[in-house]
Amino acid sequence: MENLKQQKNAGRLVIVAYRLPFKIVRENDQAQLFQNSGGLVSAVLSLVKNKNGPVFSSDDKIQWIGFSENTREELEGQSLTNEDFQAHPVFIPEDVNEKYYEGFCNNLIWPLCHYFPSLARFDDEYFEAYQIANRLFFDKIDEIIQPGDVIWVQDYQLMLLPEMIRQKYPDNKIGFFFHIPFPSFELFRLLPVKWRKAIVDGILGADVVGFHTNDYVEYFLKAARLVSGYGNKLHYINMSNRIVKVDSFPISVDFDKFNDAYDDPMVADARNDARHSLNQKIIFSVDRLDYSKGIIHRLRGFQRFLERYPEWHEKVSFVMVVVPSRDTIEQYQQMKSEIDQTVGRINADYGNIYWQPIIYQYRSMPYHELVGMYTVSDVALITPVRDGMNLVCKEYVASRKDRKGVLILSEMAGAAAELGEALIINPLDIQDIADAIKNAFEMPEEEQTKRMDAMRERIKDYDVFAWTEDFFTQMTMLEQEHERLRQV
Ligand code: ADQ
Repeated sequence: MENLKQQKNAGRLVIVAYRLPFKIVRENDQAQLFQNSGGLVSAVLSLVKNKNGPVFSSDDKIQWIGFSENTREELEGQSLTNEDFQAHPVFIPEDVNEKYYEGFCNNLIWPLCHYFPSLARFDDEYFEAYQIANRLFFDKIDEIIQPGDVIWVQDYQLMLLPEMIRQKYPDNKIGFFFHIPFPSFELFRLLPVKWRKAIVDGILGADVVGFHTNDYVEYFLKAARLVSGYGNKLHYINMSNRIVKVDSFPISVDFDKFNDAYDDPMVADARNDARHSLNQKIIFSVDRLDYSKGIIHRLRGFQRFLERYPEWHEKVSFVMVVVPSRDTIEQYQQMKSEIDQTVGRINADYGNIYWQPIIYQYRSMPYHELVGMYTVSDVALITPVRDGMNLVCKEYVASRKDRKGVLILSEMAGAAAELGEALIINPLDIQDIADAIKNAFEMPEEEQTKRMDAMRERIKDYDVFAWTEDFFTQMTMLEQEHERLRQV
């Protein structure tokens, strides 16, 4: 491993993701990049600035290709660089982006992969736009690529891209990571044959293909076999002139950052404020507005808890935070009003002038408030009906330096495969949710700590930096495997 780490790469690290992780702000005709603090940015950065020696070593900045909301004219002639990154904006015409991003990605692939086939919209123009947009990302790569560059493509918006790169640049190393669930074949086969094949072949242009869980890996391998006839030996697909490795890499969080935040004065203030103003058992949930997150069933589960266990009335507050997302789409607007109505009804039915069972916020939360809520909550209630991984539950566990609190987690989240010490529930079974809340409130502190310790240990061992390192180590090892096969 040490040898791998010390090798100097001939080329640069090129990340391709739908969105650039930078806000571009213009001052005095000069564009400046402001980095988002998102997990992927720090994870990627850790590859070149790892305290134990970089996994990826190059004299150049990390190149990041992604869609920019700025226009070409606004960014013309700007260098778009900061200390660590060089940004390369991709410009997608509005009408194409609508059919590509809103259409193919969010109206078809997202619902299909989250097991909502009835919400999936099939439209030939969506697929055309998807091909055009992937080609625009390729054109940008074509402009900047150098021999030896290692390219890491992210997610379901760019599934055709690895093959496009492979065809013109067969010698560059390419990785692909899929952040949402890869569905079982019965779902995947709902796509028209031509689209299925383009997707499977597109992804298989990569050297290493990563998913969050072993189940998603199995489903993809089956799709590769049934759609394109590629057999596999364990995690390897032999493509006649090269090998593709398909494996699971469960994404994680920056454990130390969340753990250390416990003692941050701003976090401690937020925690104390919440404790004093609520002064009773606290249940917390936070997610983007999305039908995959199971928000309505969660509310019904809480309602069932109040109905079946009246001894808890006036002794519990459920703080539910929902982040606005995709709220220009009608489905999402409808879901928002259903949530508003359900919250209103439960508060009206069970609350009184001294007690409001649900405190509902529709907004984004600053980091210190978020961790303040994580660290004050007796229970984190995380009930997606389907989720690639779910980072909120890992953040909750990592934040609990006090080793207390109970995680209630849906078995449909990728994270459930790793966090078996949580109270695992079926998110559609509202009685299961109600009982889990009761069991969580009654759980002795000793048991809470035992469960927390086990989960914390696992997340600490495989944090977001281990995740990127694992992915890149597999890429390097695959190259050695190629070498071995060439010599046989
Ligand atoms: P998401 O669907 O966005 O990600 P998730 O993994 O839970 O879901 O990440 C959400 C992130 O947003 C967390 O870091 C959380 O702290 C933050 N967040 C949520 N609500 C917030 C609020 N109100 N204010 C501020 N921050 C908030 C997709 C997939 C997931 C997969 C990730 C990563 O759908 O399954 O885990 O990518 O691969």
